[in-house]
Amino acid sequence: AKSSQEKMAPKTSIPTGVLHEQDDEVILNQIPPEVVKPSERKVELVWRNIILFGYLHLVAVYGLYRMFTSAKLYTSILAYVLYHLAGLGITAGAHRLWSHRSYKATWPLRVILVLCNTLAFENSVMEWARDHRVHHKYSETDADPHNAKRGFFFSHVGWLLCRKHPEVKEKGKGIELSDLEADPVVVFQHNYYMILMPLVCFILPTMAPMYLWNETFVDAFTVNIFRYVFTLNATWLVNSAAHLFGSKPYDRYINPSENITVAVLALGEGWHNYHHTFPWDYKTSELGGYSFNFSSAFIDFFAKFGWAYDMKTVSVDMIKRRVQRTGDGTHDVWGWGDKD
Ligand code: ST9
Ligand code: ZN
Ligand code: ZN
Repeated sequence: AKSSQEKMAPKTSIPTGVLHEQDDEVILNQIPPEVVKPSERKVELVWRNIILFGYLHLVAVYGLYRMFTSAKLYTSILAYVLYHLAGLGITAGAHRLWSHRSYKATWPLRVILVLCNTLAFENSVMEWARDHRVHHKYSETDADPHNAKRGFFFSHVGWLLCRKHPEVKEKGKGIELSDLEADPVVVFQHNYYMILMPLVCFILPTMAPMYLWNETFVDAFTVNIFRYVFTLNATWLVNSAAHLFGSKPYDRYINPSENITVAVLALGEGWHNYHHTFPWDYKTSELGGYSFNFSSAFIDFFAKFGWAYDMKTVSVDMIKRRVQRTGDGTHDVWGWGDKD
């Protein structure tokens, strides 16, 4: 027969709540030895991704070399154009439209954006937006997929090389996605991603230079891989560098920062202190289209003929009040000398 102590002791859950002093020892003894402290959690590496990303980066370096030695000029120009298109598919598409709903887009613009997004191969919009919504809601906690508190490497690429922290999946369950599930363009991309992505991101950009201007396979392939890896790193810098380095004119209590280098590389997405403070602004920065913010210029362009509409912004008054309340005092550089 089991002793009464054994019968009482729950094996799987730790009792919580207010305890009477004399209960402490009993309760502590009930904690099963197999409970693992969070600090002892083992990171589970995903070797498939480590090998794939290692390979892609090696090919990219070789592609860069070929750009300056054997590749045709048109191939490099195409890569430059595709970097911008893929970038817009992330910034204006996955990020500002679908993750944050900071503006609305007619279906032709959504089709353009989803094509550009597929060219960037950063997972389907559905998956990207789910991770990104968790990133904002639980920023820099274990539930943040690329928690910058775990360092530059983890937030840059390390998070794609290991299994997600259980908290990401747990907290992620509560994230609202019904708006994305109701968008046929997003659903179509998600359902056919494993066909669309190889075609749009790798096969067509490699074949086009070979057929259109007789590029060699090796030059076409490696330069396109360089283009892809460059866009990836520009994106990842928002999670790493822009969460670590830069000023905090809007909110000094958070880590996301204003980082001009990242803003240039990421087509206007480096103004990350502003973005985490006012995530609904379609510009993801205080400054509009032509101040290192190509993505805003793109949205403004489509707004001219009604394909982009209902753009959300933040009033100057609201920004000013926030700057005065929580800013780090660096905002002056941009103009309001008077801080009254
Ligand atoms: C890439 C993405 O590079 C980059 C995103 C960057 C974001 C940047 C944001 C910054 C702001 C914007 C700036 C833009 C600038 C752009 C500039 C352009 C010039 N919620 O994921 P799995 C659950 S991708 C809720 O496999 P593992 C769920 O049940 C590169 N639940 O987790 C899920 O099942 P299902 C190419 C969640 O097994 C299940 O868990 N792609 C959530 O831990 C399994 O999910 C790759 O290389 C959540 N958030 O694996 C692929 N997450 O999906 C890389 C998960 O069926 N990824 N669940 O519902 C992987 O291989 C894996 O995800 C893994 C983790 C190994 C990393
Ligand atoms: Zn965001
Ligand atoms: Zn962020």
